[in-house]
Parts: sequence; C-alpha cells; structure tokens
Amino acid sequence: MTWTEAQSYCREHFTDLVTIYNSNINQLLFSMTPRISADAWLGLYNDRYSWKWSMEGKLFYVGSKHEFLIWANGQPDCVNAKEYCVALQGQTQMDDRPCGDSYPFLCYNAKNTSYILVKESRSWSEAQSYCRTYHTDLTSIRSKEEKSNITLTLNGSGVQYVWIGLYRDPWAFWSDNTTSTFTNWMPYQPDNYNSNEYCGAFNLMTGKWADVFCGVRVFFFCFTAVTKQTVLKMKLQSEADMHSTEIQQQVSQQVSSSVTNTNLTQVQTMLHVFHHLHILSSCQASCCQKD
Ligand SMILES: [Ca+2]
Repeated sequence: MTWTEAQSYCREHFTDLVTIYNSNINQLLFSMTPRISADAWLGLYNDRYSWKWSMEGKLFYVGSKHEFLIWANGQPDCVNAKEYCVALQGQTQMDDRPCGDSYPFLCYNAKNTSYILVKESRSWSEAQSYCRTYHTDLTSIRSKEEKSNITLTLNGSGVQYVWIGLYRDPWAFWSDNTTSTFTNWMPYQPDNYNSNEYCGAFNLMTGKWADVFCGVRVFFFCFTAVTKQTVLKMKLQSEADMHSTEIQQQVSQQVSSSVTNTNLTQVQTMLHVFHHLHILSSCQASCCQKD
C-alpha cells in the first residue's frame, strides 16, 4: 500500500503505523521479518508545511490562505533533504534553503517596530543569534502590512536571497503523533531523491531506514496500543467526614493526580504496545489477515 493507504489500514484494523522509539524496537521489527530486498512503511514522515517562526517557536501553517506569503515556483522542495530554513528570493517569494548557507538577513526590532536588513552573509542560526543580540529576532511575516514594510526595506538593496525567521524541524513527525528522536538512517539517507521523498521506510534487508516516495506500494508495520487496567487499592484514614460528597471528590482528585504524576498509564501502555506488532504485506486486502 501507499503510505496514506497503509496509515488508514492500520488505523482501521489496529492503532496506527508503527513508531520506533529506540534500537530495541528497531531490532524487534528486524527479527520479526524475513531478509528480503523490500521496504516497509514506518509512521515517520517529513512534513513540508510544518513551518515555525523563530520569534514564536510554535507551529504555523503556511499555505495558500496567506496571500502575502508566496512560495517561489516549485518550493518548498527540500533539495537533498537538507532545506529547513526559509529565505526570501528576489525579495518577495519564499524558498526553503540549507540552513548552513550564508545570506544577508532581516532582523525585526520590536521596540521601534522596524525591519533591519543586515548585509553580511551568515548562516540561518548565526543570523538568528545576531538578531536576538542586537534587535528582537529574525523577522516574521504575519500580515500584509508586515510584508509591505519588508518589501520597502529590501527595495533597491539588490539582495538575491535574504533569511527570514521561518524554519522547521526535519523528520519530526510520526503518524500516531508521538515524538521520538531516535533515527536509524542508512548511509546517505535521507536524500529526498527526485525531491519527492517525504515518508520513512524500513529496509527489511538491513533494518536501516530510507526516505521513500509516499506513493509507492510497499509493506508496512502497524501496531496495537493496549492499555492495561491496574486496580489500586488504598486505605485512607482521616478525621474528615468521608461520607461527604465534597470530601470524596477531593480525595479522588488527589489520588488520580498522584497516579498521573508517576506516568503509570504511559509506562503500562509502552510495555504492551510492542508485544502486539503486526506485519502486513501490500497484497490485496482480501489476503491480508491479522496475525
Ligand atoms: Ca528550496
């Protein structure tokens, strides 16, 4: 199945496409599968539209609804899987570029609401440090007004590329919305070959990962999250009137918050998830059976 089809299948029949949190889980998947030259989808994907502003740090969707934010033709294209910072190209349109490239940059100063073009070439993070030291931050473009002020600032400067505050985290998302920083890429991967590889796959021959075009039909891994019920019995001693509904509620709240603090629920879930991995082939739905 394609990545999206596999995601739907896993969500319908199990919990989701699998998340690999560490090398033990990677090893478990490897030991469960035959050594064949084929790939199997993981829940991992590289979201080309998960941009954040340096000044705010939270996710900000950049799409067609913002007419003042225009991607240059064919952008963002994440060439060689290395472009995670955004520059204005030709002073008006956006292009994702390698964060290590050196360009002039645009700072924003919140004290006097001004935009400052710094015509020294620096990497994106060096530019960010500079702006944070001497002004407020690399500039955002959050309104038509802000865009036209920036256009005025850049007017006649002759700069080709100029860093702004937009960036994103590479390969930051798993289908089940958990966050995991563990990776096990093959050498030279991810490479975004042909500029269309935004889904993560597990190579059954090596157990290593590669970025693959999301539309190809390959095997995939689903998992089932099993929540285990734990019964806690406690004896409470108190001078208070335990028949009072109000006091019962207070006690109940305190007990449940102390249980939550131990992460008990999470630990139990984690332990059981990985005993229920299912491997499915990309064959016709009729021949795919739960194991
Ligand atoms: Ca680009």
